Amino acid sequence: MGKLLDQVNSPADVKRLSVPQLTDLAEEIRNFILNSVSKTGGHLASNLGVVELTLALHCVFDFKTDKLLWDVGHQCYAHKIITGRKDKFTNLRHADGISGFPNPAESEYDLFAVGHAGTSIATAIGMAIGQIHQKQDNKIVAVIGDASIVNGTSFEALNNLGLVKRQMLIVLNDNSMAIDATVGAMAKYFSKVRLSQTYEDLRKTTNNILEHMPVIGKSVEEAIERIKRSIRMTLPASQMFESLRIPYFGPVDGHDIGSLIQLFEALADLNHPAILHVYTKKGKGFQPADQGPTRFHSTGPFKINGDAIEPTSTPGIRTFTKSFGEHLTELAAKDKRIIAITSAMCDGTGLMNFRKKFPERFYDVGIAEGTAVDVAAGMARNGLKPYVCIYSTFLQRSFDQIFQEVALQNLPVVFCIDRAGFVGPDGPTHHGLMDIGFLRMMPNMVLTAPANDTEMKLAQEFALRHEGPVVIRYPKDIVPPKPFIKSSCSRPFKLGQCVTVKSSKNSRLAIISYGSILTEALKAASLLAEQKIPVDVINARFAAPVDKKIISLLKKGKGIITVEDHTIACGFGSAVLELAAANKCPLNAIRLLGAPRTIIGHDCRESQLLQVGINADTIVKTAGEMLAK
Ligand SMILES: Cc1ncc(C[n+]2csc(CCOP(=O)(O)OP(=O)(O)O)c2C)c(N)n1
Repeated sequence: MGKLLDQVNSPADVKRLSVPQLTDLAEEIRNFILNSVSKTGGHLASNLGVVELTLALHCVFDFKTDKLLWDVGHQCYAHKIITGRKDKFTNLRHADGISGFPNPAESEYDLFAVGHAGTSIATAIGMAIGQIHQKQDNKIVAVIGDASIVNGTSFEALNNLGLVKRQMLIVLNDNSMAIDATVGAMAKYFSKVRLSQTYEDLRKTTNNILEHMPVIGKSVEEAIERIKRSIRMTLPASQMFESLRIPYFGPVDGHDIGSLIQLFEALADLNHPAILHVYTKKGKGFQPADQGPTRFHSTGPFKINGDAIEPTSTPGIRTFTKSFGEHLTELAAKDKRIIAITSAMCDGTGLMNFRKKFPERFYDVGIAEGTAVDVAAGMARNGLKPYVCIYSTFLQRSFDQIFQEVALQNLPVVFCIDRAGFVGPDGPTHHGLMDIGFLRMMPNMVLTAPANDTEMKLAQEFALRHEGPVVIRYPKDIVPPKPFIKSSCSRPFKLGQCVTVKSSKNSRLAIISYGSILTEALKAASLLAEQKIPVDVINARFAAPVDKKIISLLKKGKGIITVEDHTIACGFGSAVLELAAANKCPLNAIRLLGAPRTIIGHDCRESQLLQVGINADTIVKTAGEMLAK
């Protein structure tokens, strides 16, 4: 830790420092973040970029009472460090450690447990209205990135900014990046403005704003007019916001801490909402992150070697994401109708090679999951075969589009749901524990889950053949090794048909698994075999429709245990239970294993699965209990 950072334990300690000291502190914090994240993993590039911004905000506002809302929240590390949590960074995102996102359970300085883009402006509006009703006058600040402010929810909020008749500052943190380069018309506009600005221009803008603020006795519009007249930009960044009648200031340098403090002081006194546009550098101060912000958006642990990182010696592990991307690229080579769509997650969803190989068949719509689904619906209506690749947690955003434009029309859109199930260190905002529930209730929707690499290919091929919507869900995990890939898994997927993976003579129980958790079912079967308890293992493959063969086991007097990496409520097991009830099967012979409807905190994925009992030992225990009856 650095000399200054050693003495900083609260925002009050930051407020005491001079601007040169704050500049030094910013460097110390950046080093601290870099060293911590290199050991624990976490979001790096965005955090390195907002250190000065965070310090300046804390110098001017008092966020014990003033309200600070981070959009997405992945850039809150400096905020956590100076609000008394720096000692907890050794356990960042680990069990018993702090979250990588804001979390009100951790600190009074965090207002919402966030993780999804585009929520900060609307919640800030709500808090501002709350303040008015409660006759309070605390300041409100929302910090949002240039990729998140063009999200639909952000625009809906901007459209409603007129509801706020008091101070509310939106800090637009523009680093011209999402995880990957930003996409779309707004991004192009922002980047044109950025290119038209020299460092000198930014400085002039700052001076002009400061010169014309505060606006005692004058309207903010007048002040903005005077600022604009004295800057004379060739390409005004303000155009877009001004057309919405939102007072806009900037762009200014987001690393000039002294100026930022003065700007925040001036803008804090406005009596209505305003936007301050700041330019920052994603990955600032660490060459590899500066040069490769996508790689360092979110990272696992790595070794720093001076200004570089040491190459990892671990051989490339094969994840479901990788398996998905490779198989889709192979399939696309055989069928020209295949299109891949992502919403700002090309790398995360394993589509980098697809993009390289088929650039004309790859579409990134930015952080716009609902739009991704409707674009896919349009493509499918026009004879294409879109594979929409979105993490389970973010797909929640497009529930209505999936129903209205896809399920209702029975269009052949393929939903490729990565990060389905527990996601480990990102924690509760990012778990993918609800997709089976919200998708299987829709008409026409076919739900599949490959158990391994072989089945990933087969599921994609099935989806290509099928003439309606298909869901393929898979976890943030490595694919199971060969011994867990049984011969029955190489049979082509047939609509609503399960495969028996292990059948045991005289078995009184069957373990029915959905998706990659088959590995645990097979481990459990081996453990039970050691205890001379024969069981069958069935790989369900489909959660909608569920194979009637599964419930026919009940009629034969067998008990069944369902297991899935999803909440029990509305999940695969519930689908089995519904089918069994409708067919008058004995329901007390069914046990469901899955996640409870509680919040499971950040931790490694294995521990999360263990914690809720989605593992071989719990299956064995459950089997023992059922057979003892
Ligand atoms: C609804 C939603 N979709 C996707 C994501 C994944 N995601 C996390 S951060 C990020 C990029 C955000 O870019 P920006 O707002 O510009 O912030 P920066 O990382 O550049 O600071 C994305 C796409 C998300 N958090 N929420």
